[in-house]
Amino acid sequence: MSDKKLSDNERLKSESHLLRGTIKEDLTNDLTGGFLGDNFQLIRFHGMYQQDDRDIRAERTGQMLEPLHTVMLRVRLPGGIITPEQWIGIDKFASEHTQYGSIRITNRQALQLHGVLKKNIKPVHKLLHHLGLDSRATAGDVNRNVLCTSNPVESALHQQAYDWAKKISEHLLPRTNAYAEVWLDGEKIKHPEEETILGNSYLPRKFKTAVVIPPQNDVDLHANDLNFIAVGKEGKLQGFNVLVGGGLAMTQGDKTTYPRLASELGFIPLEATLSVAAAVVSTQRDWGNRTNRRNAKTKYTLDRVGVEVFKSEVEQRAGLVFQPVEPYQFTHRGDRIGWVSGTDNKYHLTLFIPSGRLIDKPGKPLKTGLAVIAKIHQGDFRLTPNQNIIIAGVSEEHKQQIDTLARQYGLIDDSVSSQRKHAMACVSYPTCPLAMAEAERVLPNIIDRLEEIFLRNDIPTESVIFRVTGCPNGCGRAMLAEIGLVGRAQGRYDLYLGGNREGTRIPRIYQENQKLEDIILILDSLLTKWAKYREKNEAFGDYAIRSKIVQPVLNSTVDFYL
Ligand code: SRM
Ligand code: SF4
Repeated sequence: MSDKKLSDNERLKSESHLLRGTIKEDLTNDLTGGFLGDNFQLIRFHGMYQQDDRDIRAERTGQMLEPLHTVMLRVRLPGGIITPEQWIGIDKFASEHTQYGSIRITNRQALQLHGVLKKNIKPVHKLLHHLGLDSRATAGDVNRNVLCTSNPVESALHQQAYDWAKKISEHLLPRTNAYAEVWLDGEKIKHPEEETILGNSYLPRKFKTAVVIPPQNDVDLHANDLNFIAVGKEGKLQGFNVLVGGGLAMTQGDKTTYPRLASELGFIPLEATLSVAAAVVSTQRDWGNRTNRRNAKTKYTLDRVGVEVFKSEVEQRAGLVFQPVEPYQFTHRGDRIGWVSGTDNKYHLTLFIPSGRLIDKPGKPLKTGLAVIAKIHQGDFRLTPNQNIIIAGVSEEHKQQIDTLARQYGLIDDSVSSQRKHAMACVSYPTCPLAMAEAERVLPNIIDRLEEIFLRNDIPTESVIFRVTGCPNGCGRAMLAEIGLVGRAQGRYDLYLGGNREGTRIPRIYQENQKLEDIILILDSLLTKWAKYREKNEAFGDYAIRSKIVQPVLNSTVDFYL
């Protein structure tokens, strides 16, 4: 073990009395709207981030006021499944008690409520509890919301895979009673609470898990520390191929940080799923870097010790030997917008929600529309890792009614281009404190421009996996895009090219720190060439590699910065 000083986050976790800190005391402190000292970080383990609106920060400083502190709260929804009753409860809270009146679907199938004032925090946790939900472990150094392929067409396999996503999520949750004690006025537990999997100092860094059903890679498995790729036979789940060590973040100017694809460990039968999940998590718990948070994720642990060493430790801890990987193949990532019929004789409607933002705008009351549908819908809702929502399990007799309502409220818009559907942006301004450039708010304008370019080249129905992320943390998963923009400063981005459609190749930097307008000009020229010279069905990312616009990233651990 390194003799370097542990990071301050390690001190605060270990001194937190299993995540309690003095959050309770802070809650009753009316002198500030925020959380003080360690509590600022500790509330993350309870699914909240302290924020303020950056659009009005300077104005408030000018008025000698403290920033308008609020929290963003992230609801835990393994596999993104939520019932209409739960939706209605959350929708009402968002309308009545948040600064923005919006609900944001995240690209990890969770919901975010931005702008919750201190006085409304306990009520929202109580509401979630009443609805059978919580925000536990949706942030902080723990296993986050567990993803699951959301496409419900293959319902038989999907239901089994979803059940596992839920079981994994529950199995890896913190065992502390702090959440219930602080937010739900729960009983103080007398017996010792044991964090048998996470440990009393929790994990070195955030940890992400996904369950994925090929050929769909909608979860973007390579963004995750731990992946379970479903292996099925005649509609029955047999087990999983396990991949570890994916992750996309990097830090500006620090070449010891880089995006990395997940590495294959092998196949496991179903019954080994939870023990393997716990073994991977506990290995990362014990071996992960606790001195430097920039190098603390599983991807760096793997590169430090080697995949084979990590694998045999997991085998030992889980008491099994990985079998050879079963063949699998991914063909796409996007959601199929519109109606599909499932193997269960039900219908499923995927709605395209721009950047997952449900808010009422003139002529487009999307949030109200979904609440109206929730009142009559008898199936469930499924949030997708592309920030969209599926109205799932609709019977033949309700199909027309739901279709009519969705159109009436602007939730179905047949004019949305394929390119718009294949674009993603992170939240960024005004709520994200780490944002360096706009993302969600600038995406619609960039897509307008790309649509013009496609139209001019006579390819209006084509699309490229295009993603914008407001800083190198990479929440918008630009590091798995065919064209990725990474924010450097207001109006300036790094341009990455050469990822593939399936999400199995990291793009390479093409131009650094460019003005958005110049990036559009560069893309105009490149997309025009692609339209002219591509081979049949050749995706833009593949064309960019073949025509040597960029060299492919083959092993990012060694060649990302070449
Ligand atoms: Fe993220 C931090 C939003 C997916 C990598 N992310 C943040 C914070 C909480 C900013 C902060 O720490 O104060 C952002 C809140 C903005 C806001 O106002 O809402 C934020 N991240 C998001 C979301 C909402 C983006 C979206 O548009 O959907 C996604 C929430 C997912 C969820 O439900 O849990 C989100 N974040 C991601 C992803 C993509 C993924 O996981 O598939 C990544 C890259 C994958 C990865 O982890 O490598 C990602 N977010 C980060 C990082 C960099 C982590 C690292 O390894 O260094 C940070 C900063 C940090 O942790 O220090 C971060
Ligand atoms: Fe914020 Fe950066 Fe994540 Fe965008 S990528 S949400 S700007 S932390």
